[in-house]
Amino acid sequence: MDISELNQTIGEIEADVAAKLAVTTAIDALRGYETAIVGKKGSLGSLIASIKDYPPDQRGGVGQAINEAKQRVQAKVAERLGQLQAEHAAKEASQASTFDPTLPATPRPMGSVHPVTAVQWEIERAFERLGFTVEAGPEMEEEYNNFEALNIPPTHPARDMQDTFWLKNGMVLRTHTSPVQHRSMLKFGAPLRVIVPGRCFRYETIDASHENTFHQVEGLMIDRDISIPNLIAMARTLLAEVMQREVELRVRPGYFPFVEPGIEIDMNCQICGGSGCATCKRSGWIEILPAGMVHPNVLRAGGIDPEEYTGFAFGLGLTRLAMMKFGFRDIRVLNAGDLRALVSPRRLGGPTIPRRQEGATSTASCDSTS
Ligand code: FA5
Repeated sequence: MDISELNQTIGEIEADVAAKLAVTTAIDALRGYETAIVGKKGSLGSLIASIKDYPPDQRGGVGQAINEAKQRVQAKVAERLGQLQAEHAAKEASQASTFDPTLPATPRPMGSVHPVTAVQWEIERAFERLGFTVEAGPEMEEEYNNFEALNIPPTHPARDMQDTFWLKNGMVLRTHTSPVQHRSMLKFGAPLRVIVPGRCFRYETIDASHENTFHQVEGLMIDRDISIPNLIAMARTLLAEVMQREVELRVRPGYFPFVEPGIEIDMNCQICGGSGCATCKRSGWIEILPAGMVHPNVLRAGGIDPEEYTGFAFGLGLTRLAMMKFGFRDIRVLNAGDLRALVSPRRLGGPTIPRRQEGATSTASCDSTS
């Protein structure tokens, strides 16, 4: 075969290869085909054996032509092989995937809420239905609002009952949510219906039912002809609604300088059922809702005429109520950041927990100082 015949043969082999690659879809067949072309006994490979038949001055050029053809064929096979492998992998991936874009969207798993927050929302909803406004006040409070405005002058021994954290700027971490009584009276006047959920702080010896940081819900209703029976009826309804059953209540006299008369409403301990445990200090009762008729001095300090209006106020122990509702024996669990304490929405008996929106009309802030 002279040089021109050789070049023609190489051209035919390459054309044949191109046609064959275009129709081959099986990876194994492709590998076998490559061997059949460039292998020692293949159509192109066997040409190498013929190099010795050419005159010595032509052998170099013949060898180079065959080798270059061999490299072109190998490159084309490799390119086609890559294509087939990619198609194969894509097909396998699509078969393995369970994703079906035509299915309806699945609901996203909901987050959890803290038990105290869960009970707070329930209380807010219940009171909003009764026409109460949800108020907020500052945690860093003026001494006057925390004490004096509530009929607790500087030398009053009742201050010892609520020992607190004093700040260098002369303010206090509020010991209760009651200062917002005063703020609300100044803000809205009478008649008035507000509740104030919030965090309180006390310099406290910690035990199963006492924390240095805990939550209360203040309640204040001022109108004409408000009396203690209104207060007790409201307390009974509220606690039954939160606990989702009738609870046994005990009413006894209580002393708070900002109410007259003052009462303590206790709930039978839901941890031990009233038989006595560490949570209720073996008494069978949990102090949950101290309350009373707003003292005339407090009404006056808030700019309300005690001759015209009366009102009741209460300071619900929100953290303790959450303990009772969800069966926490020890209050410390609720401040410990233990994720196991969180409440799944399902445990609350509903798929969603509506949260009041920031700036909603029912939520106003009373945190201006007075
Ligand atoms: C008060 O704080 C009054 N401001 C409540 C009040 C408001 C009375 C309006 C009358 C009218 P007391 O100190 O008892 O009261 O606290 C109220 C509730 O908060 C308690 O019944 C208890 O449930 C809860 N509480 C008090 N101290 C702690 C504490 N250290 N840890 C957890 N809960 C507490």
